[in-house]
Amino acid sequence: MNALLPNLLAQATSLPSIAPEGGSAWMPPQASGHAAEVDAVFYFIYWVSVFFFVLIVALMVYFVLRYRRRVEGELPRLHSSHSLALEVTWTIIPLILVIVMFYVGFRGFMDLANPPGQAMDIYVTGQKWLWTFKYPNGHDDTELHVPIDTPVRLILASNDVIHSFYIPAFRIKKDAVPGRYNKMWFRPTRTGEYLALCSEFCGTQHSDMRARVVVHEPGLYEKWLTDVSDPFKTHTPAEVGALLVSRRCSGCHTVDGRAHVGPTFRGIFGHEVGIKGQPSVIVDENYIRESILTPSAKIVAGFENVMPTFKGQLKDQEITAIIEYLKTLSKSPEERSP
Ligand code: HEC
Ligand SMILES: [Cu+2]
Repeated sequence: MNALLPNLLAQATSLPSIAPEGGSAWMPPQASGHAAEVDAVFYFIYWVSVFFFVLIVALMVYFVLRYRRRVEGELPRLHSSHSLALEVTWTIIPLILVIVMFYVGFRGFMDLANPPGQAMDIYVTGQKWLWTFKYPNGHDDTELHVPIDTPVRLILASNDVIHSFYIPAFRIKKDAVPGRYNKMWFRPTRTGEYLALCSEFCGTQHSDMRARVVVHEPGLYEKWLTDVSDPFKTHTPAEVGALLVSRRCSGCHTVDGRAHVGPTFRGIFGHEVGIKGQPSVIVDENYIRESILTPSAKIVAGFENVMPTFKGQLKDQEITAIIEYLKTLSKSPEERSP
């Protein structure tokens, strides 16, 4: 019965339930380095409160019955005015209890407030009604993915109103405030899927402002990040090729028709090119591939053999993308794909 409601919720939303396996009715499982201590402080204060609540209410009821007026017009009897032993006891014991609460609470607060020096930074931006995560390689995503046992520092910002980023399973929460950065950190200790929430009422869809949090086994986080930040998923090969050429080749090659350290890429595809000491060739896919992987095999007439090999630096898919891009440079403007 306990698990029924969270399960139904999880199915309905396809997000992990708030109390997945391993948690209690109150608390999701402990999935970060902070969780055990936060829970210990919470339960300490909770049980002290329960104890005093029961004690005080029970004594109150007892005194109400014991000292009630039994006959009409009865006058109160005289009591002793005070008891030193009793007063010292009920001062010292609560004093010790609140000092302990302060100590454990402050220690936990200092731990939460001070990320370790070697943490991975992920930028978190709140906006109505979505969380966006920016990863160290520049990739943006709507899910928070982290490797297990690695300290992660979240740098929180907001694009509009105040939000609050909350991961119950990690026992961490902090406001995302427009115009400033707030920081929080955690070290995930359990793989699996968890839920991040907004815990600051921020408008009508506030309760939809949730994000999936995934803690990966060692090594799988890096795999996830490379897969998901793969530009081929969001761009055509020619677009990726244009990006690669501007990053890796534009130091020596232009695309505007002017020769530089190397020949220009404008209009070479499908055209004849003179080779030093060899018959001339028509520039096709295989020739470009060979020029990238083994540049010294055929030296373009009039140029030096200075191009470095890109063997091991460009993947096959990337070489294909560059070829696709070079093809577009040979077409007339009308023929070029938009
Ligand atoms: C350090 C300078 C340099 C860099 C960087 C460089 N190249 Fe070259 N490239 C040359 C030179 C010089 C030549 C002409 C001599 C030769 O063929 O090796 C050339 C020739 C070529 C040719 C043959 C061109 C023709 O007109 O037949 C291709 C294709 C080519 N490069 C592709 C690339 C690509 C793709 C990149 C980037 C991934 C790149 N190059 C990076 C210097 C460079
Ligand atoms: Cu919000």
